[in-house]
Amino acid sequence: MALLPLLFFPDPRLHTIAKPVAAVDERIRRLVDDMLETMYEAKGIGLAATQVDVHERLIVIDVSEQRDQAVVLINPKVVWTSSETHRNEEGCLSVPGIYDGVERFDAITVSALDAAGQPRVVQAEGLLAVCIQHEMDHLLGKVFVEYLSPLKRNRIKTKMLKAQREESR
Ligand code: K1U
Ligand code: ZN
Repeated sequence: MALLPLLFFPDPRLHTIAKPVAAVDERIRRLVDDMLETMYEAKGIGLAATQVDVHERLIVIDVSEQRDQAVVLINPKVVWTSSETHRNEEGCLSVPGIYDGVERFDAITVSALDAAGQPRVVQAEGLLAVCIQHEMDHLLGKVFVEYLSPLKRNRIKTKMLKAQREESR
């Protein structure tokens, strides 16, 4: 297994639209293992392939306290959404240190392939539902700060670029 380098906002590659995974083969299984290791090491609850500069429809999530209930969704598709929505506090490993509220469906049903390439249906609510929606946005090239006002988004962009400049010194 290997730790993968993350892309950080405002890297334009975060806006790439991911393509479907053509086959769940050895390459994809290795990518899943590496993404899980990267997510756990970064103390995240989710990670989309987009964030490690792989533009294929694959996300990994673990919202469990024990960090032992990984969910792997390949070619995920939302097949149902609740009528209720709520504003939830979100963060993003690609936008470190920034947290803000985003409106999301309370519950969703998603169909996808698992790490073994088997079809599965996931009914999600609470943090799992929020996290799946956040990760699926990444696959569409959307970062959560794009839901915020242009003023907030520009302030975040400036802050990130300054931090990246200082880190590369
Ligand atoms: O996609 C990512 O960058 C991972 C992201 C997932 C996420 C967190 C919170 C709401 C929606 C999606 C993170 O894991 S950020 C770090 C984190 O662990 C966290 C931050 C805020 C609330 C809960 C967890
Ligand atoms: Zn994110």
